[in-house]
Amino acid sequence: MTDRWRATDIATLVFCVRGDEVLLIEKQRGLGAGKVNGPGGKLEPRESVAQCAVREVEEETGVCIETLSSRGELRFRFADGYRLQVHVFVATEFSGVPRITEEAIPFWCGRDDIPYDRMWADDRLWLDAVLDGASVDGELDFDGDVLGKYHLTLVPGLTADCR
Ligand code: 6OG
Repeated sequence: MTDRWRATDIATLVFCVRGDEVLLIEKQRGLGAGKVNGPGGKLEPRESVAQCAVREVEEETGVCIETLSSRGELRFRFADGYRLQVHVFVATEFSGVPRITEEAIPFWCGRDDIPYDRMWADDRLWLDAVLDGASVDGELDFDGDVLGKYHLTLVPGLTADCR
């Protein structure tokens, strides 16, 4: 299924977890500017998705990731034809204190206080399960901000360490 799915861009999305808190950002620019999300962004030439994840978290929050757990993939298809493949990661080992950057305003958020009404509409479908240890695989249609058809699979406890 993924083989036949041609992405316009490949990106990463990373959730740093500390106890029962998760590091979120108010995104200042790029796709989803104004929304709350995990840090992440598009792959640069010649970098792996894990390298992209580490670089984007550092650029957007100042936090330095030590270990990443790969938690699956989301394939977004937008009504204008744009297709974005997003690799999802969770990190529990990292250093540094989050700081405001040109790209993002980071903040620690309690697991019970995740502001889903300020996030992309898909996040409420999978983020809690991923923070509980699951992996996600999905294809989702968006028209602008509006979520249309989607197919999501959540696999409890399926994780892969990649750094
Ligand atoms: P930059 O423009 O910052 O990369 N992203 C999405 N995240 C979620 N949860 N849902 C979506 O639904 C998303 N569309 C994009 C992936 C874009 C960043 O935004 C995320 C990347 O971290 C449509 O380079």
